[in-house]
Amino acid sequence: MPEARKPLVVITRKLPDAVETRMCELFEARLNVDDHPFDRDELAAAMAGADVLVPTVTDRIDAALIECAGERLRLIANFGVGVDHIDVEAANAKGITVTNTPDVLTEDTADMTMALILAVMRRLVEGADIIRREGNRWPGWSPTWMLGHRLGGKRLGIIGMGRIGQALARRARAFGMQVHYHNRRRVHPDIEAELNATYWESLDQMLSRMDVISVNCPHTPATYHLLSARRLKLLQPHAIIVNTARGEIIDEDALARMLAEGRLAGVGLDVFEHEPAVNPRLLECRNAVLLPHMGSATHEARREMGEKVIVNIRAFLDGHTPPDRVLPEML
Ligand code: 8YV
Repeated sequence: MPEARKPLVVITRKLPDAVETRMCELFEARLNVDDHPFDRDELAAAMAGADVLVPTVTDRIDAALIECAGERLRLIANFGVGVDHIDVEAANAKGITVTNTPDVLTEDTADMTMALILAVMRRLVEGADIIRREGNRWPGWSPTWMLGHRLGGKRLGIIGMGRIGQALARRARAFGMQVHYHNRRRVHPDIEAELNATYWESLDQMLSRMDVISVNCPHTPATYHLLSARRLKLLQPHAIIVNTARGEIIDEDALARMLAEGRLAGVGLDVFEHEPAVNPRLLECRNAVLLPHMGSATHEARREMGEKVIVNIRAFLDGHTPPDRVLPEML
């Protein structure tokens, strides 16, 4: 009997070697060996011919593109937890299932968020830059030079108390910070108790009382510019903001303006509103620590994300509901 045709799985970016090797064993895997970001035509061509598409955050899969999907395309198995770059409703309407990779990047993203809080409050990048620039010409220690702020006792307001928000809260507690949060729904009392977290129904009120704000909610139509120019003005001038979620959640122009005018003490951003473009005004701000979307960039997370993608594809092809299916009502 002839062997059944293996499903064609198109992977839009270079994935860790072990993941690609396994995908090649299991599927007719079409890899992106030079890791170039797909343009719209390449994406449309991939969607026209594939059984399964494995995109990443750099692929914008909107309703118009989903219209171009071929008859064979039944699954979009996203490599990443955020699916704001995919029109899930349009995909589902065309009979295409969408999956993502939750859990495996939670701890690493929370680590990076904590690192950004430390970097901004203790001026890590500024200090490291001085040594790199001045080298042995650095004049040495001084009691009033390069002072930052203590984390202990500061109020941290987490916007979005999901997996990553909770993992951040655990870390912040270990640093002696007070944990506050705003979320669509109040979390279970046991979790609140474990994290000693204070719930704010009103985001406006929480913003006006915090020392540090961390954005940890998904980007959806409801959270676009959640931190609008009006809301940013509610922050105290000594406050800092960190964002490891999505740039679109903050009005980046308003943020850059407030930083430049000294109405905000600092920001730590791992994501940008018009990624990969970085707002030039942010580049001019001494008190902005800017990272190139590195939140989940560990060997471990990227391997486990790949594992999740494979498990989702296998379950789906075997006729089961994939474990990480995303439905529009979840967003
Ligand atoms: C990923 C992320 O690296 O998973 C996400 O949503 O933001 C990142 O940590 C990226 O999205 C991979 O597609």
